[in-house]
Formats: sequence, structure tokens, C-alpha cells
Amino acid sequence: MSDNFDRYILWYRQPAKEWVEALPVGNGRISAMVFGGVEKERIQLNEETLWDGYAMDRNNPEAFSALQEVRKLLFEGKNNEATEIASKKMMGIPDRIKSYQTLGDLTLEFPINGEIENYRRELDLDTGIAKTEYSVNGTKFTREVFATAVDQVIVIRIESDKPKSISLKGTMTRPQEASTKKVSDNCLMLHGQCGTKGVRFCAYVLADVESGNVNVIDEEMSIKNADSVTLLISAATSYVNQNDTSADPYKRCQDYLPDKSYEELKKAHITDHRSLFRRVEINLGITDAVNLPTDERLEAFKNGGEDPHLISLYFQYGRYLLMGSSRPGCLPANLQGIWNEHINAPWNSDYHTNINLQMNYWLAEVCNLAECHLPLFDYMDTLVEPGGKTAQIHYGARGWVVHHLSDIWGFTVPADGVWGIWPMGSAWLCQHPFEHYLFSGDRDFLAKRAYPLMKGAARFILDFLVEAPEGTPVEGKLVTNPSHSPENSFRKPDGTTSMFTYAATMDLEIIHDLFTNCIEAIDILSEDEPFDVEFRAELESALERLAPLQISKKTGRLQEWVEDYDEPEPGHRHMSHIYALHPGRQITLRGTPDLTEAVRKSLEYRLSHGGGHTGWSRAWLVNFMARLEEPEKAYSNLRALLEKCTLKNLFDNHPPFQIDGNFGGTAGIAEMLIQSHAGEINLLPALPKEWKDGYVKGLRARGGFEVDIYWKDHRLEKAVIRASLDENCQVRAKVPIRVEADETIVVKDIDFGVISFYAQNGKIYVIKSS
Ligand code: FUC
Repeated sequence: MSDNFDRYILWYRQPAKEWVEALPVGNGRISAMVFGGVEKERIQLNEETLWDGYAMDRNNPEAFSALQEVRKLLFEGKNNEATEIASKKMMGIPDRIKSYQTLGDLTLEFPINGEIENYRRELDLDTGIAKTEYSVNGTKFTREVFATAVDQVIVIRIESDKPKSISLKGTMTRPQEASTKKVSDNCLMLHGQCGTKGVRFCAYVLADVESGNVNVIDEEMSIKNADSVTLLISAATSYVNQNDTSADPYKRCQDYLPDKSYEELKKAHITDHRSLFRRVEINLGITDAVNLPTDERLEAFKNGGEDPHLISLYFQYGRYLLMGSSRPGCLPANLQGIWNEHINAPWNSDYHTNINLQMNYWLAEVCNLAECHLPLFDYMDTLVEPGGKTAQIHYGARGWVVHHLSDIWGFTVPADGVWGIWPMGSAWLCQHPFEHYLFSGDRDFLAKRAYPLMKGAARFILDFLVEAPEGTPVEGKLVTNPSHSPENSFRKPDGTTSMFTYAATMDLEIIHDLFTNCIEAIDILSEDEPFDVEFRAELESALERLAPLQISKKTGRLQEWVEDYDEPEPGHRHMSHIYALHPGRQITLRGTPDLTEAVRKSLEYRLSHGGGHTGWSRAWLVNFMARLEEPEKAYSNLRALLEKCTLKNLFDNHPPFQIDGNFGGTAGIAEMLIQSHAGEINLLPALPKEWKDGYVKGLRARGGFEVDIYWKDHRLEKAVIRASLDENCQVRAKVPIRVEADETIVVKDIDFGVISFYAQNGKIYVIKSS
């Protein structure tokens, strides 16, 4: 089987009727959704810093004094009284976030005199170019759109095979707070401001016309009888950081406009794009369905057809979308990545930190896009200061805290409702920089970037933990209070329901993860000389005293709450208490068999009550089932993700569109093919029968490894492991394996299908099944 980069194409026989059929391009900072209309082309634009709102102090000075009272009531089982006080006194002021917004639309109108034939539009994931083609009266027209990270503009190229046949009218509009203006005879500008105190923004469209002529009159650009047209769109706002919106968007827009030809821009763009995209190649099998337009393929798949290549395409699309929405130096991918047509987006297209933002990055390391992970760490850095104030004012704690959502203005207070009092966002986020270290082995990053963030988040938790009083099921243990199992509620024996409690299982798991990661980091950084000894001791003793995970005596399931409550919504989309299985690693198939059995039961129960009904929830199930090494269950959830939660342009449908399902789904596919969270590289841990022959090249494993895996007849054939560190390498497969290595390497056969050897930086090891 050979590489098939030329097959990663989404294509359609008709223009997009709605936004969720349009095709996305993005460079991490600016983006476009291309509709591909023939007479009227809509190109909807975004700039990642165009958020409503501004920085403000939202801390609630009453919160800390209410905390003691709320804690007491929760320990006494007076959940509803605690809810009432907390809702009044512990929320941020104000407790609502503002929306990430559209920049506006570029509309291009083309005079069409004749019949339209041979229409096709596509998005080539390997080049990052969206293309629309059609002919009119025998003249062929082609349009290309791409967002280049090299030159920071969106490039639109219009060509035809007949001289002087391109004419168009172009306008730029936005639903509110903007106007358009002529800049010069070939440049039009859209500009405005969010409210009176928000960011100022601006977008330029600059035309370069070959023969023919171009003119801007009032608010319209008009191009007549050209051979070809190149339109460059630059966009910027006044946002510098959460406290500074003093940049000049006009100057930024002018500076971004490159002095390069279309050919030069395209060449540089493709080289850059492929340098990331081509690191991973996947082939799960190819059927005739590969020749169908993407919407028809998806429909056939929904009707029960098998199309393994559609899953390869979906996988690569996840990588493509991360590249488009999260490049170094930019903001991280939000709930819609970077693509949003609304002024008031669903959930404000914000950063939800009780799963969604984290899920956006589950694929980053394993799918070989580690640099696309960096915006998340830069963003976390910006939350340390405001999160430190919130920690102090709301909880009297040191360190930094983030609750269940945030924005680009340093929002760290509890928001929305009482379920927003969930001070675990920072702790969960800190898994990410540590994972970045685990995959790369970059000690400098660990010392300078990851550990300081982790330590601050752990500092907060250490101060936040309290001892459970006498009479509670975990008496004498350290617990969180107040606490939530994100967005889920429970029913107490007296029939009342609540969400608000202490010691929800997820908190304990996140804390376990954070503290063990901190201890591991301290040990690594202590190799030359002891480091943070006292803090390490504090973490160890807190871990020992932390309330344990509990398996229900009644049901055998892992308890979601400190007491074995009933659930009003047993199929709830959040499966927070299973965090320890994924993305955590406290529960592993071979390391903790009893807990594994309990989470298996919990998941079965959730699923049998309609669990996984939103896109991201379904994607999480794929990851869970992969970790349980249940190939068919992982596959059936992946199928359901495509069947029930995927739009025509392959965007994830929560509903509505929310990008986490794409990213979580891609991560889940990777997790079915390789895992490395349990101290070994597990090859093909959950390969379903539907993927008979195939390969995946360039996935990464913790310990600095890059891995290619080939299989035939559902059986591992060969794996190639490239080491980038000197590191022990333990490999597991479902068949007996051996490693081809030189004699200097000592190989231990540990068990059936498990070998171990010491890998050296720069060397390549070939694993063969025997
Ligand atoms: C959480 C989820 C919702 C949605 C929102 C953005 O609140 O419970 O399903 O994904 O985030």
C-alpha cells in the first residue's frame, strides 16, 4: 500500500446551502468558510481576537465569607440551602461571558450568462486549498481560497481558461457595528468596533487584476474583463492581550498585506502546510465509496455502508482543523475552533474548561501536531494572574484557579449558574503541558513552562482541600468542597435533587492526576540537585489523605459522587467520573482491574440510558472504549459519531456545530491504534474487524517516540519505532513480537506480546510479529 495524500479531499457537486456545508480554511489567526456559490460566492471571515467584552474585575468580594457557610451546609447534606447561598454570593460579577464574533462576509457576485456545467467544489486537506470549479458556455472558471500561515492573509485566486472573461462585484458586510470604505482603487475596507469599549477591528480586501480593470466606488469593488484576479484579505483587531487593546488594526492590516505574487504565496503556503500535515499518514482500507462526493459518502455511511476511508478522511480532517485553528503564537481553538458566523454564538464560542477546551487538544501530541498545542499553554499563562486573584478573593487560597469557562479577557470566576462553581478548570488544564513534556522529553519546557503552571494549580488545590468531618462517608479524608460532577445532578434518598456537593469523584481524579504529575515533574527536575522538596512532601501527604474512589456496593459501578446517589438523568452527556480512565491514567486496564471493571459497568449503564448523545460525549466514548481495549465498542461509538453527530462538511454537530467532537473523534481513532499512557507503547490496542488491512505512520508515543504500524488480516505485521531520546521502550501487542536491533541492545521478552529494550536517541527499531 502506498501513501495516499491525494485522497484526503472533501468534495461536493453543489454549492453550500448553509454555513455548515461550507468548507473551512484557517491559519490559526484568521479563517474563512467558503460556500462555493457560482453567481454569488459567500466567504465568511473570522479573526480570532474579535471577541465582544473587555477585561474587568469580576471577583465577588462576598464569596469568601459565604464559602465557610456553604461548606458547612454541604457537609450537613443541606445541598439546596447551600445552592441558594452560593448562587447569590459566590458567582462572578457579572457572571456572563461575551461572545466570540464573526468578522463579516466577503460577497462576490459574478455575472453568469449561460448554463452552468461541471460544477465541483472541494477542500484538499493536503494543500489546505478550497477550490470551486465550473464552466459556463464552454469557459472553465476556477477559484481557489487558502489561509496562509506564512504570509498571514487569505488568498482568493480566480482564473478562467478564456482571456478577459472574469468580472465580479465585491462587497464586505457584517451584521452590526461595522461599515465599509474605499481605501484605494483596488482596495476596500471593513471596519468597526465591538460596543464602545471593545476591540476595534478591520479587514482589507486588495485586488490584483491581470488585464481588465478594477475600481472601488463607495462600498463596492468592481472588476471587469480580467484574465485572472487575486484577492488578498488581511484582518486584524486592536487586541494585544487581555489588558491591552491599543494596537492599530489599520496598520496591522496594511503590514500583513504581502508583496508577493500569487504563485509565491501558494508555494510557500503548501510547503508550510505539508510540513505539518504530512507527518501522519493513515490507511484503514479503501472501498469504491472513495469516489463519491463527501455528502453522499456520509449519507451512505449513515445508511449502514462501510467506508473505512471516510474514517481516515475524518481523522485527517481533525488534524487539519487543529492546524487551521491553533498555530504557534495564536489563541487556542475555541468551541468552534476559529470558525464562527454568529454575533452571539452558541455558548459564545468560548473556552469551556470542564471538558471542551481540553478535548480540543487530545489529538495534538499523538497526532504529531505538538506545536499546535503551544497556544493552549500561552493562553494558560494569561490566566495565572487573574486566576490568582480569584483564588484569593473567592477561596482565600494561593495559586491560580479557573472555573468552567473562560474567554480572552482573563475570565476566571464562577459563571452561568451554581454549576459554574467548579474550581477545577486550572487543575485539569495542567495535564496538557505535562503531556507535552511526556511526549517530547523536553526538560527545558518542563522546568520553565509546564511545572510553574502545574505548581500554581496544585498550590490552589492544596489550599482548597478540606477535611471531611465526622459522620460523612469519607470522614477524616481530604475533599473538595464545594464540588460538582460537571453539569450532572443527583437524587438524594429524600427525593430531592441537586448538583452541588462535596468530593465529586472527578475532582479526586483530577487532583490525583495533577499531584502525581507534579511529583513526577519534581523527581525529573531533581536529578541534578533536590528541588521543591517541601512542596513534594506536601503533595505526597495530601495524596495519601485524599478521599478514595468508591465502587458502589449496590451496582458495582464507580460512584460519581461521595454517596451512592441515584441519577435523574442516567444517560447524562458528561461522564466526568470516568476521567481516571481517560484522559487520566489512574485507572488502567492491567494496573487497576477492579476499578476498570467498575468504570466498564458505569459506561455500560450510561450507554444503555442514551449516553453519548452530543458530539463530544460520543467522541469521549470512543476514547474510553479504546482504553478498555474494546475494539467493536470503540468502533460502534465512532460510527455513531459520524452517523448522528456529523454535518455535511464533516464538522461535528453537538448539535449545533461544536468542534470538540472532531478533535475528540480524531484522538479516539489514534487511541484505537496506539496508546502509551501506561508506561508502554501498546500497538493496535483496539483494532476493529472493519479495518482489516492498513497502516498508520507518524503517530507519536510518550517517551519521545514516533511510530508507524502496519497490519494485515487484523493482525500486527510490523511496527517501526523512531526514538528521539535515550529511554526504556516497552512494547505491547496482541501477538508475539520481536525487535530487530543490533547486539548492543538487551531485549527482554516480558510476557506474551510484550518486550522491553533500551532505545537510543536517533535509532530506529523494527518490531515484527512472529
Ligand atoms: C458544556 C457541555 C455542553 C456544551 C457546552 C459548550 O457545558 O455540557 O454540552 O458542550 O459545554
